[in-house]
Amino acid sequence: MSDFEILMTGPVMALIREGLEARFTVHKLHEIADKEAFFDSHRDRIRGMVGGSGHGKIDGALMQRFPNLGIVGNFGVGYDSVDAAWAGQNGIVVTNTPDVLTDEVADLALGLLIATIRRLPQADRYLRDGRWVKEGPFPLTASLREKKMGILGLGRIGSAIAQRAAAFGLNLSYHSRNPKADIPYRYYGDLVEMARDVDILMVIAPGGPGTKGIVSRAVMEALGPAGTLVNVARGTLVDEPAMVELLASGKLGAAGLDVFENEPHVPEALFGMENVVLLPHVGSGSHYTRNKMGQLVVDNIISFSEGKGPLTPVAETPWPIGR
Ligand code: NAP
Ligand code: 8YV
Repeated sequence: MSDFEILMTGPVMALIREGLEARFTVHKLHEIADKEAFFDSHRDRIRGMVGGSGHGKIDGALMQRFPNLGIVGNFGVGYDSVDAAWAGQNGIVVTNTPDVLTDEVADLALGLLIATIRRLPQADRYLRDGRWVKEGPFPLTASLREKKMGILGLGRIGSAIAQRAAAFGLNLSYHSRNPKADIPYRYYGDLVEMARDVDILMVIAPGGPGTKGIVSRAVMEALGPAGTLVNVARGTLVDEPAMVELLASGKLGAAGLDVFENEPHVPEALFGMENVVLLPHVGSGSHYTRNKMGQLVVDNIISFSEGKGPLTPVAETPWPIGR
């Protein structure tokens, strides 16, 4: 057994737990009653930490309890729950799980888009409630035909969504901080302007302070009563109270949402709305893809512990990192 001890900040899938326990002593913070006593007794022993969104913040206050901490393995490509800037400034590398989930999340985004536009869950409920028999055919819906979609964040997943959407015949544009070279889609430096010009806004940029509330009331008003918002990024990107109000009043047409500001809590006002489709953050949630993500978390920690460096360090903690 390696003398490299790991702290998990929340429950993880069995593949990660077993993969790490086979090599390291693993501690589960969520099962430790006296955390302060643990922090003191394990101060010098913890060398790696594993967490992810939904497991609470891994902030400077937690990381600094362990002066020999070298790596934080984040389960997920989005690492907004880890203070990666602090980690980088303090010689700790943060890893995430890019690429292995890109296609799964892009598939889900297109599924959610079609479900929202063609009202698939509503049609399913209509049939199950016996309304087809009693009331006749389900009402006609909006269509993807001849529609324009703007993508907020044309990164790995945004590009995979664009590929799929292009195959569906959508007219595409995008917004990010920097225009990309050799991209056939129109670039907008101004998100409100893009929202005004499109029928659908697909949100797939990272969470965190840099994007908080970027899908503002003004953006959603620009999208308008015939517009559809799809968010598969993080709930924090959208001004959620404004979104709820605009959906209720019809000033925003419809929304397909996989993510929310305060998960797993979802604004109750959305539950009764017929113009929304709600998913419980399932973008990457297949056995196949979660296994790939879990294995990448384990492989990062193992590679680091063997002195070979991390496999997928995040931008704020480029490897090699100095302490
Ligand atoms: P990525 O490759 O890093 O792409 C992120 C894109 O966002 C880049 O094009 C970037 O371009 C843009 N961006 C970053 N900050 C921005 C800002 N302040 N304003 C406008 N654009 C900005 O990341 P990815 O792998 O595609 O993943 C994207 C995000 O999806 C993750 O961070 C995660 O939060 C979310 N996600 C959700 C699920 C789910 O289950 N629903 C699953 C996986 C990922 P510029 O640098 O040019 O601005
Ligand atoms: C994960 C995600 O399900 O990768 C991400 O950023 O949001 C999802 O793939 C999540 O991080 C696991 O908690």
